[in-house]
Amino acid sequence: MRFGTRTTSTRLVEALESRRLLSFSPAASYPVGPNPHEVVTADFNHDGRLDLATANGNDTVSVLLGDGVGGFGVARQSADLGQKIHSLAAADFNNDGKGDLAWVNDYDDFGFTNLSVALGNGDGTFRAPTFPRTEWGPWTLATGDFNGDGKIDLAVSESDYSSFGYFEALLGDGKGGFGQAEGRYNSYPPRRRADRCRPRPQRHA
Ligand SMILES: [Ca+2]
Ligand SMILES: [Ca+2]
Ligand SMILES: [Ca+2]
Repeated sequence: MRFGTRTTSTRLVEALESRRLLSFSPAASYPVGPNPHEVVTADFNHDGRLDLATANGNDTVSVLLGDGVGGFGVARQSADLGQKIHSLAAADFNNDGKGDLAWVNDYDDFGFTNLSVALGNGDGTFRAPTFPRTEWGPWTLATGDFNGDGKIDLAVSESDYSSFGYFEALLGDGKGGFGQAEGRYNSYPPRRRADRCRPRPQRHA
C-alpha cells in the first residue's frame, strides 16, 4: 500500500474501497403453524444452540430446535395455548437451563386478557401454562432480571380496560412463579393500546 506521501483523507478512502460488501446466503424456509406473527429465540433443549419459537395464528406455538450452524429441525407444534397469543417472550424462568415461554392472551369471551407462562420440558415441548396474577389486563411484556437476584422477572404493561394504562413488574421466584409488585400509574395507555381497549363488561344484579 502506498501511504507514504498521501493525506489522511486519501488513506481513509482507500481503506473503504478495499472493504468487502456484506451479503447473506439465500433464506431457508421452515414450515410452522399457520400465520406466524411473532418469533423469539432461546435454548429450549439446553444443548447450547439457539432455537426458535413462533406464535401462530391458530393459538399454538411452534418450536424449531437449532443445529448450531444456522439450520433448524422440523417444528414441534404445541396444543392450543389460548386465544390470540401475542407478546411472546422466552427466558429461563426456573433456572434449569431449558428455555421457557411467556405470553399474553388477547380478549377472551368475557373481554379480559391474561398473562401465561409455560415451563419448558427440554425437548421443545412445554408444561401446561400457569397464569401469574396481574393487577389489570396485561397487554405487552418483557423479561429480565430487574432486581439482580439471578431470577428472571417479568415487566408487564397493563390496561384497566377503560382509559388508563399501568406498568407492573412481577418478580420471579426462580421456580417459574412470579410475585406481584406494586402497580405503577402510567398515565394514558399508548395509542395502539387505547384504540383496542374495550369497556369492562357490566355485571347485572
Ligand atoms: Ca437448543
Ligand atoms: Ca426453564
Ligand atoms: Ca429477578
